Amino acid sequence: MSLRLPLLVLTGAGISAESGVPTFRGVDGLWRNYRAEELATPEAFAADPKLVWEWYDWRRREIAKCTPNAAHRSIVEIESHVADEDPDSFLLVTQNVDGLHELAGSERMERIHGSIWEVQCIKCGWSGVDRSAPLKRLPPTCRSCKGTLRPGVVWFGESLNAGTLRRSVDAAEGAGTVLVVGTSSLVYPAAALPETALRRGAHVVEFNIEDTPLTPFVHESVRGPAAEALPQWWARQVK
Ligand code: BV8
Ligand code: ZN
Repeated sequence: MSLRLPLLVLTGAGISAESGVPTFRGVDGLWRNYRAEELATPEAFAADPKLVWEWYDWRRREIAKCTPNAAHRSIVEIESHVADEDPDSFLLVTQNVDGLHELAGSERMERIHGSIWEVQCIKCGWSGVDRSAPLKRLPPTCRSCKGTLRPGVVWFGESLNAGTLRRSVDAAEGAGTVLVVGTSSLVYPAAALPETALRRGAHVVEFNIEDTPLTPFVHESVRGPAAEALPQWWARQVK
């Protein structure tokens, strides 16, 4: 295999598009004419927790119907192929909160924007997984203290989990190769990861259906839907 290790894979909403999950900024990304940036914020939740939960409940119901596609499965295959050589030379960092990578079997991964299936109590701090779709009541309340629950995701203006970010930045700084799959490369600090890797001399391959701000800087730009482009690219690596 010609791939320079360690390998870092960064994914965004585009990798789940062919599974039917609405992307953030694509034409299907709107909900009741709200943009994600207007609803995925602590301010929006404080102002109207029910509205924000109606949006998340809609997304959870949409995502619950979706299954991983060939691109998710390709990343699982790449992980086992690379990890066979050296278990510490693979990391998947996903911006997605849909849980499709875990469903496909990915293990060595960081979910830097959290999970739509996790909930946290804003009063007592309890957190856990709730896969009910639809949710029984909006907003959902904490079983132990009756406080309001929030989605277990990172909102705009919120800091990412320090450990998750540290491990992701370490992987970017040490990467030999980075695969950037289905992201508009607009949201920071996630979008800074390929930039960091490029500065350190990593070989960066972007998989997207259109150009992004990262495109001019990558070594390989593979145009096409990820569920076709990624398995085809990987087949060429292991030939
Ligand atoms: C933070 C979870 C410190 C919630 C999300 C100005 C400059 C720089 C930064 C900022 C700035 N102003 C504000 C900021 C900071 C802000 C930011 O980056 N804003 C952007 C919009 C400018 N970042 C933050 O706030 C972050 N925190 O910085 O903390 C801090 C602390 C206090 C105060 C200030 C700063 C937190 C960011 C996390 C936000 N949460 N999601 C939820 O999901 O509900 S981000 C959200 O966008 C999703 O996670 C999503 O993954 C992410 C990125 O979007 P993409 O995944 O790329 O999806 P998108 O729809 O955009 O694009 C899809 C791509 O796929 C497209 O390129 C498309 O062409 C392609 N595609 C489509 N179909 C296919 C395909 N590709 C292949 N195949 C296909 N079939
Ligand atoms: Zn509670």
